[in-house]
Amino acid sequence: MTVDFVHDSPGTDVASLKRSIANKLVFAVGKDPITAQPRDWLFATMLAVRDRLVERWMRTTRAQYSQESKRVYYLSMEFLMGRALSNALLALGLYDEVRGALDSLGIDYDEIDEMEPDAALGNGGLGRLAACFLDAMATLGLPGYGYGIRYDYGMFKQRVIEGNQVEAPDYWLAHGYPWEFARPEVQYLVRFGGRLQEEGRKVRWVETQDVFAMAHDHIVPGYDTPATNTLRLWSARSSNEINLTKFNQGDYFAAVEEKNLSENVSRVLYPDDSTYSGKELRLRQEYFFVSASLQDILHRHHRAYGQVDNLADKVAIHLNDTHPVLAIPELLRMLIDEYGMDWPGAWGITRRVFSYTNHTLMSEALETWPVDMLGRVLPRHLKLIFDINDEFLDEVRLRFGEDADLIRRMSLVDEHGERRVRMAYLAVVASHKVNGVSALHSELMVQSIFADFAKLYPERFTNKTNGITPRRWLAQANPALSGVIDHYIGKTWRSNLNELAELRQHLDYPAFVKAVAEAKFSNKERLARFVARKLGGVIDPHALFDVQVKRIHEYKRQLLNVLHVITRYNRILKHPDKDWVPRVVIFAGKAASAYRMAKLIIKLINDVGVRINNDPRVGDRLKVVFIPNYGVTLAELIIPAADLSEQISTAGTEASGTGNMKFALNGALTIGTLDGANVEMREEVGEDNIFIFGNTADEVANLRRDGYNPRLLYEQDQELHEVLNMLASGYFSPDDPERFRLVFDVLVNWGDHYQLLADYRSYVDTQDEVDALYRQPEAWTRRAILNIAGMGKFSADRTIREYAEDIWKVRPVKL
Ligand code: 4GP
Repeated sequence: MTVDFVHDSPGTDVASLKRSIANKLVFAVGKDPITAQPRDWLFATMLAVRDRLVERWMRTTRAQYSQESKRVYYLSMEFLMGRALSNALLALGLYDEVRGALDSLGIDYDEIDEMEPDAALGNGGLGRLAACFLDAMATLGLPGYGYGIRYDYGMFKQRVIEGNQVEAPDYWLAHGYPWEFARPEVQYLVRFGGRLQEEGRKVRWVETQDVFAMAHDHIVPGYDTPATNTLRLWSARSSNEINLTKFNQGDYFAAVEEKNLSENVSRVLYPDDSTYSGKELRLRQEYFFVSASLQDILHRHHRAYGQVDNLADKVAIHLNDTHPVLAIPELLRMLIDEYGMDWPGAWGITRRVFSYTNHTLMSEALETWPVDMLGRVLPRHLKLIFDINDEFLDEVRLRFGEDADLIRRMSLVDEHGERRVRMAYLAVVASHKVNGVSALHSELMVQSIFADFAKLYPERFTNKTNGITPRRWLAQANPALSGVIDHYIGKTWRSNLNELAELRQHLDYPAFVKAVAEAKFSNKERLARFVARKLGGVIDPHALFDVQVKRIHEYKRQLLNVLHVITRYNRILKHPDKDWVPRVVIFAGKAASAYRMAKLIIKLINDVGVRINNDPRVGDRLKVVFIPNYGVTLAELIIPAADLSEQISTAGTEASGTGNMKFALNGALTIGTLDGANVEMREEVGEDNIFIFGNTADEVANLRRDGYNPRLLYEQDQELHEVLNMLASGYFSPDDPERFRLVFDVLVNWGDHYQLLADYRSYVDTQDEVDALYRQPEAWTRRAILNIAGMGKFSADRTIREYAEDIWKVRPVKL
């Protein structure tokens, strides 16, 4: 039977939208317009807008089936989506209409939009990249599915109390989330624990503890296209059998307790970015979503083709970092134990299906799982991993001969001390492509962590420089600048970011330069109003807004920024009459809850702010602001207001960065090291239009190898000496003079691992160049324009096109 829903599809004019919203309020939300609260209106609006996507969504899905398209499944523990409503309105081109409809109902769009919670199901760069990729896949019409976890609690909310980070839970689902479709009919059993029963060559996994994974679908709209994709998130439901048995035994509380325990697996996002904690619950989370996703993928495939032998022709599965790497033994398990395939067949398919992205070289972030824990939680998978390892090490021997040291280095099982499975190696062995996220990172990746593997499989390693979606990060976040750009080059840059290059042709129109400067100024006013409202501080939009927003991490070197702030403070006190360029230095970012040094850095920024902001000798020449609770929505407010973007990680440590791209796209100039994608940004915007300082990745490595002596720098550089002494002596912490002693020790006495002192002088000198340029507003804005114009390459559309062509071999669906 076919049911024709197309003729009934809802209208997109103001009157139809108004009718729909009012209808949703009454019949779906169940509220009388007389008593409805802003949140009720928000939900009604979301439902009305969602209706406008559903028809496209079904059309896309039908086309994918009928064209037998190869699909790509993007497996990620994190999707940092942010708000959905404004994004959908942009995609549908209905922003003005919905605003008008709400107006005529007496509702202020901005007020209700503010109430939408961020879907903050991610920590930082990796999760936000996944969200940008979903947007790009839909916009390009690629049959791409996201799979992840529907955490009850997303990234914690950060409060700052007396300068300290205080975490609060983010119960984003408290009021319900009208954007998602719950699918109680789509549930898969996920098994843990138990033991293996070997019957001849057959292995049975028995006596497991089970939990159900239930699907929740989010519509992912493509921009300016009917193509619409799905993000499917799993939440844990306890399996009924467990409850019933206990319940029937009369132990009601034990039944409920067990239910709660088993449902814990999707309860909360781990708030660690880059460091790896190795907790069993985390392992369970990883397996939980991977198992449900693979069951879903195989089920869909089997329904469509009646077989799984052709899986690799029709399915690509991408592993976003190592978190979903258990998908590899899980696919093997399903093909062998459930579909009855033999090992060579199953392993052959597996090696053609998977691809893997590495996002970091930092050893503490490379996942390994204790063999004991894996054996207890996933005995079948551990056995399969050993089988893979045996076969793989035979391959190594065949190729390189019997080299015990090499075998030890390349084994999937690390045998030093407690035996552990190296998940990144497993990913490399089972994937047909492995990519880094910037040219520099991809190069360092094959020279360092995967050097042995690159010799064995040179063709496997590739680069895919990150990108960001211009829809959210320019069109939506920065209507002021978007309007100016539209006026000069039209609107199609939203789906073809290379068109921004045309802005260069308008560089000599004073009216254009002026309009760009005015857009920036209005965004700075917008941020200043926010700061006044939320923090009660006054910042002057005429000052240079110098911004560093990102996770707080030693390698990102927020501390180096602080050293510059204090240097500037000292200089202002020494030369109060000099012609200072007023600066507002803005920080935001969360620290992993257990990361002591990162939390101390937050406290330091706030303490330095208190001292400087209240020093009457400084006045408006320098302000320091820490904006709490950084996230996607706050980024949309802060980034468009930045003049200067701080991308100052130790060269060789930041895999790519994506904030760097967002800032430049919004007309900020970058001060940065030659790290991650900064290197390629310099190529695109021209070296005169970016402030590069500090040691290169090679120089950093050489210094580390040849012996680096930060104390010498401390002793020789007068200004630096003074700054560090102020930290050590409690100048900024009179209530607790020892508070920042640790910072001093880390930098001066304990080796300064991230080499801040080595880059200090060149950083501070470069900041002087920044001031000099800012004194010439027109020259500054011209360079800002050249940055915007050079950002074409960093569209996520370009990145995803490369993944689709070189890695996944998927093509857009025809609609
Ligand atoms: C981040 C990297 O630190 C960042 O450089 C990169 O731009 C981003 O991934 C996306 O590729 N890594 C993480 C993480 O967020 O959790 O490892």
